[in-house]
Amino acid sequence: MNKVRCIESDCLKKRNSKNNEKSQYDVVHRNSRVSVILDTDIGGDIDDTWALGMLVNLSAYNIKMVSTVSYDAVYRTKIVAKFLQTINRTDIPVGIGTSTSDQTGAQRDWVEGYDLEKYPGIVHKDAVGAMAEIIDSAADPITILCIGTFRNIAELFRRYPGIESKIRIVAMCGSVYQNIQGENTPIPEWNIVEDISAAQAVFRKKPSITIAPVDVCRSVRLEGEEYALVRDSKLPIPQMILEQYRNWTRCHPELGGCPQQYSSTLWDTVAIHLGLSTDFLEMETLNIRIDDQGYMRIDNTSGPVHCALRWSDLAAFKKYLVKTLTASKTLPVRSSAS
Ligand SMILES: [Ca+2]
Repeated sequence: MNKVRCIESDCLKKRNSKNNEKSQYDVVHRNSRVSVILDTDIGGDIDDTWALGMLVNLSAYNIKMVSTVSYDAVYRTKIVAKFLQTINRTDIPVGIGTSTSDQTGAQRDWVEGYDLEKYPGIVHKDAVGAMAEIIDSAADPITILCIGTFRNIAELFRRYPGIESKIRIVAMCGSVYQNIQGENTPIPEWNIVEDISAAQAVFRKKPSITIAPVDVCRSVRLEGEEYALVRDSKLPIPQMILEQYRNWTRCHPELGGCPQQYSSTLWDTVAIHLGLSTDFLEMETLNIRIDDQGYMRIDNTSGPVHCALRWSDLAAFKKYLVKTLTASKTLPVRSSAS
């Protein structure tokens, strides 16, 4: 198992001594950055867009690639590329992952006419192959932040046997004890149930894996003054997020978004945080397998999974999230990236 340590930042220095699990895998190499690949189904639920904005503002991450997965992966990659181009971060390669249909989503208008061929950075047409090259050439284990289905990672394991020992996965997925309402009735969560066989294949390989399940992610919504700091920011990342949040809410009024007053549930931001630290969270290591209906089952023959199961300080996480999203170190927005 990769030894995981913690990167310090103003918000992360406060440690929670009650968290006995923390010392076993709490992140990363002090004084070095965490090399990551973000694997995302951006363009569906809006939380991936918030997660991407969070990721690029965390200087502790060395972003090797942002890859996309499921439905129309080219549509998803266009969103990533335009987002990165708008904030002058075309040093980050993008990768077109596995498509499962030609279905796009609520952010299609935002990338209407965007030409992926003109992205100034690298566009990998085979994201899984690019993942393998990045992993093989890296001196340290690569962290894959998985905030979509496990299809790309399952394909990575299938095409490159043994590669699972060289990576660490941090994923938003699953429901261990609680459902979205906080009741003690686990559910088959979206990122798993959308591709159950892929999730099963990944968990069966017993990689180093840390998860942010529904149990904790369901509580991450910004409202009140904290939400207003993001909504009213003039910086390019919050502005892009809000523009797309408004589009998403217009397309999906049934999902309860309210751009004037509060965010939707920001599931994937917890995985972005967990890639660096387990601060604010209570962790447990459980042996988990995925059953044929997409439920997580505790099974001692399965591999260990580091699970964030409860918040130790949700308010502090939200404060940290807002501070990260509204950090001003990114360059001014370009007039047009398309
Ligand atoms: Ca997602």
